[in-house]
Amino acid sequence: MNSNVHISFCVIFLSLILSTIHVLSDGSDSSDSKSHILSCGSSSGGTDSDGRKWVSDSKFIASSSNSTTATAQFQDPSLPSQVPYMSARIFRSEYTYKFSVPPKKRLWVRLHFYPSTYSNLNSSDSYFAVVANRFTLLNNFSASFTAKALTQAYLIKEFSLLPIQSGNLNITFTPSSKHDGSYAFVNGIEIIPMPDLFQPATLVGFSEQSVDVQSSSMQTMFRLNVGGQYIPATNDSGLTRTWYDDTPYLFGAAIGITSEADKNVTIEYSSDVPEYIAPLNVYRTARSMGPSSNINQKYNLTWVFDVDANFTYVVRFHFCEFQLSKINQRVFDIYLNNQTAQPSADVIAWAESEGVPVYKDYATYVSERPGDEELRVELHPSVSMKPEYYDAILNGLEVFKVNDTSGNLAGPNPEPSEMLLQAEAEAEKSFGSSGSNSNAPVIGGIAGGAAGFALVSAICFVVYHKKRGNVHVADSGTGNWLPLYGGSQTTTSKSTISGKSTASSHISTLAAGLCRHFSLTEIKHGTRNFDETQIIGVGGFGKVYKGIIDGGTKVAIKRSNPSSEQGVNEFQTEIEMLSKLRHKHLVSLIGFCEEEGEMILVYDYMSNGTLREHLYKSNKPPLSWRQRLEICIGAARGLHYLHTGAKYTIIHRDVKTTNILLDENWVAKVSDFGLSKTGPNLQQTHVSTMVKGSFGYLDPEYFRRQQLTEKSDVYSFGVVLFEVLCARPALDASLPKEQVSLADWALHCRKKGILEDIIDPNLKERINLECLKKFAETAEKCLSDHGLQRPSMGDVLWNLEFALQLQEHPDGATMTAEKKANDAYAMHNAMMSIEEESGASEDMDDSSPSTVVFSQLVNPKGR
Ligand SMILES: *[C@@H]1O[C@H](CO)[C@@H](O)[C@H](O)[C@H]1NC(C)=O
Ligand SMILES: *[C@@H]1O[C@H](CO)[C@@H](O)[C@H](O)[C@H]1NC(C)=O
Ligand SMILES: *[C@@H]1O[C@H](CO)[C@@H](O)[C@H](O)[C@H]1NC(C)=O
Ligand SMILES: *[C@@H]1O[C@H](CO)[C@@H](O)[C@H](O)[C@H]1NC(C)=O
Ligand SMILES: *[C@@H]1O[C@H](CO)[C@@H](O)[C@H](O)[C@H]1NC(C)=O
Ligand SMILES: *[C@@H]1O[C@H](CO)[C@@H](O)[C@H](O)[C@H]1NC(C)=O
Ligand SMILES: *[C@@H]1O[C@H](CO)[C@@H](O)[C@H](O)[C@H]1NC(C)=O
Ligand SMILES: *[C@@H]1O[C@H](CO)[C@@H](O)[C@H](O)[C@H]1NC(C)=O
Ligand SMILES: *[C@@H]1O[C@H](CO)[C@@H](O)[C@H](O)[C@H]1NC(C)=O
Ligand SMILES: *[C@@H]1O[C@H](CO)[C@@H](O)[C@H](O)[C@H]1NC(C)=O
Ligand SMILES: CC(=O)N[C@H]1CO[C@H](CO)[C@@H](O)[C@@H]1O
Repeated sequence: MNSNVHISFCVIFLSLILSTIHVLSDGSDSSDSKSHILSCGSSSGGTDSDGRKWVSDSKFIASSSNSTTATAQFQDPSLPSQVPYMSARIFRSEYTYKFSVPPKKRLWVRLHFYPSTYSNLNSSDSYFAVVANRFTLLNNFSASFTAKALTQAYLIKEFSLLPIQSGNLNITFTPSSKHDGSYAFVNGIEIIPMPDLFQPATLVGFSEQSVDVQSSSMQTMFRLNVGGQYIPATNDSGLTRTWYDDTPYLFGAAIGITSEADKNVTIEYSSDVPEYIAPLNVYRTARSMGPSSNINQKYNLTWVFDVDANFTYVVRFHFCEFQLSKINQRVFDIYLNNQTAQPSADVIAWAESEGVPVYKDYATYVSERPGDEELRVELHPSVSMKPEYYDAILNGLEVFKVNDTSGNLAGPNPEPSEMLLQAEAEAEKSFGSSGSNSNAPVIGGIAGGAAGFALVSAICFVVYHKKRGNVHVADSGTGNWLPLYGGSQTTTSKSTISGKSTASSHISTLAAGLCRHFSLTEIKHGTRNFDETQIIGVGGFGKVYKGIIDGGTKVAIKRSNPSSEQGVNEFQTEIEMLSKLRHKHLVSLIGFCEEEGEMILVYDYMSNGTLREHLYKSNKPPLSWRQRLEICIGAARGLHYLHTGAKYTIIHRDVKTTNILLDENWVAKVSDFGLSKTGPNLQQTHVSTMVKGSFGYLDPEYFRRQQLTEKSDVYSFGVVLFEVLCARPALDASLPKEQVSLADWALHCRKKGILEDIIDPNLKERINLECLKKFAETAEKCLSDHGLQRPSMGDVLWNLEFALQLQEHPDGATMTAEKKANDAYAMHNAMMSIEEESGASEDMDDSSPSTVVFSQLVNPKGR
């Protein structure tokens, strides 16, 4: 299966290259000669990391202008490239760039902003407007404020302007007169002629009305490769668009599954949908609802976007069916902001064939309701149509804001979230008042993040949910969410299984058979009626209590906050999912309780607590090196299972030392995966984690590229390895600046050859040198900047086994150590397939048609 995947990737790229060449040689639609790609304020221009050429803007600047050029004083590590961000053009008074453009073509206008310190100008003083002919693109715009609220280092604003008959495009920057000392700045401007991609779109809820998109200008709000990965401008089908991963926008616990077209499925563009509409990679990947008809009927596959109020939005859905080929096999309803945009969507009926891309546009007006301006996109099977499978599919999604009647496209600056402000206040405190200047770059470097319009709303969205949901956020350090281990066979088999009880009738017998149903009385009894003294953790979802069941078994009980966003459907889906994951090195579920509106999950209690508390900041005796190695190996096994052992890849997203728990025999178990994957609200998990203090573990590539892969877990695990070796937190704001981030500091020390100076003094002299070398080398590789260069979790595991053997047999030949590592690794893999088999067999009970098709879909040989 793996080799299939590789081959299909090659095919994608090959066809992508071919098709790109085709588009380029086609000429007319991408007349690059008329494009202006300007690096503003730079004297010579340059090439960015994607290989695009940027030229200086100087020939567009009249000598009489009041503009100055400047270089940013600090280069944020999350900038994708120095060009165009490190240089800026600064305007103290109104200035107009004048461009000559082809008169009959729509234009992409992209503005790039990197709010940094330029020649002692404080970027928080900059407020300005940008007008392009009669359209207001930005107004009272503060790049600094916006970037801060979104925890981004830089911003890209993309607009599609109506054709300009005169051929003269004027882009005017006007510093705000309402703020003293205000100035305008810009780092990059792109003006690129484009084909007209738009046609009138039906206004949802008013079937007779359509929005005349063709005679409007637009701003791109979101552009997602649903179920796929980041696609850089250079890999777009000729229009230099950037496509982002959709995961940050998914809402709820049930996020469906992703799939990729089989290598022998050819995707063929039709005359209605030419290639420039979207690249092949968008159509080759998709997200659908999942294997079970039962579950799919109960939930909506939902994305939520934060948008500005008082505007009309056009939402473009890209579809391509590559798994099914007949009409009425997969039929679904599409909702936009709770209104039916399209009943009974059937991709095959539209496209007339498998492998043919189609897209559909719908418009909706988002009115003002203070605080929660959002755009919800939901898919649900059209049960009434009785399709063969109750499922839905989506391959790509674009959201455009349409200018209002006065030609305005500008919205207000976003508000930073309370959480962010809190985190900043804390950072401020720990840096001390003297450090307020040096403070900025550090926060910027750590929190400063990804580009573009995409990540933007993930965070805004949290702002809004935070406000409404009134969620408790755990303090950093302690109080992290602590679901604890369960699933020891004895506990499970003792249980009275009551899957058929009315209380849990929604939980499939499959899940109920795997985990136990508790009555609320049992739970109340076990926690002394949810006594506050029993609380061992608090998370965004509610509280975790220590409890006792069956008269003596210690358990951890997670009780959903009644005001939390988690709905009954999400709760049930979570149980279904968690109950299928069983592994010696994973914390899994013992049972659940669903009564009187309570939603409670029960896990085994892990008596030895978190790995972190055995490393530092506690009075526990230090762990030996061997113990530490074994714990790392255990955790690596758990993660390897999540990545490869379950039916589909599960990315943990929040690997850290407080999510590695220890049982009474010091066996490491990875916790929190179900929640991090299917938490009631993904964005929340995400961001609260970010602001809570897991900064130190976050994959920089995820920030930069919006690309969430299992390699993001590998990165975080690399930080864990150094934490285990050095016995210090991943992020320690009390240290000198260069040492704050353990990942950076450890890599720095390793480069300098002084890693030994920072390892835990308790370990000094006790680690075999060869072993240390292997261990540090493995950790370092995990921290590679690019996911592709990082090892897989399987490789990490093998290397740790090897390191352990080197420690155990210091004089033994490397060969012996290697062989033993091989044996251990092979043993682990064998166990894994047994675990998987026993997990897979349950599906036999659930003989719904989509389960059958699902196993065919995930196993390409099955079809
Ligand atoms: C330059 O700035 C000065 C004062 O800020 C203003 O009086 C003058 O009109 C500006 N010149 C141009 C060409 O905008
Ligand atoms: C910039 O101005 C803001 C608000 O006036 C202030 O809080 C901040 O400290 C200033 N930054 C610098 C680097 O002077
Ligand atoms: C753009 O600038 C040109 C040249 O200065 C001027 O003739 C034209 O009126 C301007 N167009 C608009 C829409 O402001
Ligand atoms: C973009 O395309 C190039 C070759 O066309 C390929 O090597 C590269 O991996 C692609 N990048 C992504 C992120 O898809
Ligand atoms: C939206 O429109 C209403 C009514 O026209 C107006 O009161 C409100 O200020 C507008 N909101 C925004 C964010 O512009
Ligand atoms: C749509 O429904 C959801 C869930 O019931 C609700 O939170 C949201 O506010 C609704 N949105 C609109 C635009 O009515
Ligand atoms: C799906 O969304 C629609 C529109 O918001 C709503 O009416 C329906 O109840 C939702 N269905 C489920 C199962 O959540
Ligand atoms: C956008 O602006 C154009 C030109 O001013 C106008 O004709 C069009 O009606 C506007 N679009 C909307 C949706 O108001
Ligand atoms: C400009 O934006 C800032 C920050 O969002 C806001 O505080 C201020 O009220 C706005 N000013 C105007 C004139 O809209
Ligand atoms: C793809 O190949 C598989 C066998 O490898 C075959 O069963 C299937 O029918 C093929 N699909 C298409 C569309 O050719
Ligand atoms: C902190 C803690 O609970 N430590 C325990 C870990 O497990 C060992 C072995 O069972 C106990 O002796 C410790 O007390």
